[in-house]
Amino acid sequence: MRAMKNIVILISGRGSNMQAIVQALTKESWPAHIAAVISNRADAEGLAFARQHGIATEVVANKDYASREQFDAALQATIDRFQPDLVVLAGFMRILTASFVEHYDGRMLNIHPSLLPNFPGLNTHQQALDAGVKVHGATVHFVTTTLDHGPIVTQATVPVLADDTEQSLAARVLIQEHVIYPQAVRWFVEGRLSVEGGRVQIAR
Ligand code: NHR
Ligand code: GAR
Repeated sequence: MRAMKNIVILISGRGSNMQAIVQALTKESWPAHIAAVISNRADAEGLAFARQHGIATEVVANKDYASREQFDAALQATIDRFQPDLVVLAGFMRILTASFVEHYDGRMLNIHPSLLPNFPGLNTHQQALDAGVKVHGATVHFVTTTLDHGPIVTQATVPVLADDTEQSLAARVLIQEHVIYPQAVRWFVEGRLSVEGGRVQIAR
């Protein structure tokens, strides 16, 4: 087994979670290498940060493909050129087909901006406001074929305040995302994560 683990990060936009992971890896000298940052949108702002940091970037634009199956096949071929040990979804906004997800079984993580199993899918902060919950947060989970239902690695909570808007709540959650996602990726890189009976164990 290689000591250095190869990580491929998938983004669709701003890429602040990707940046948090790159910065933590660099600062803490993890035994890992960001092999590539891949976006499904050519205009994703996060691509500029990756390029500035000398990270290989690729664009596989979903709009260029006639079906989800064809897009996922092209995306998988591009990812696999970088021989990833881990695929990290960081604000990646396309639902992935079962065959794609199964190919990366046990080696693909996502961060979802809610306390799963509450509020899967899109518009999670508005869902939380509409439900009137008093705590909200973010979840890092292994990706499985059921959307936003994979084994949970870690979660962080934030309070919901009386005057919150979707934007203010999202910003409070994002600060916590930038703490827990690098932590979870580090645990994976260190070989400390295992899934038993649908639950994640974190070895000490
Ligand atoms: N794919 C599988 N199979 N399982 C998961 O758990 C996944 C996944 C793909 C993405 C991220 C997820 C999130 O954290 C994620 C988890 C996009 C959508 C969505 O509805 C839903 C959930 C997530 C990401 N996307 C629309 C679609 O039709 C497109 C929306 C857009 O382009 O803005 O794919 O929330
Ligand atoms: C983050 O809040 C992430 O949790 C969320 O989008 C934002 C991406 O920000 N992900 C999803 O909603 C996935 N459907 P970033 O691009 O700055 O990391």
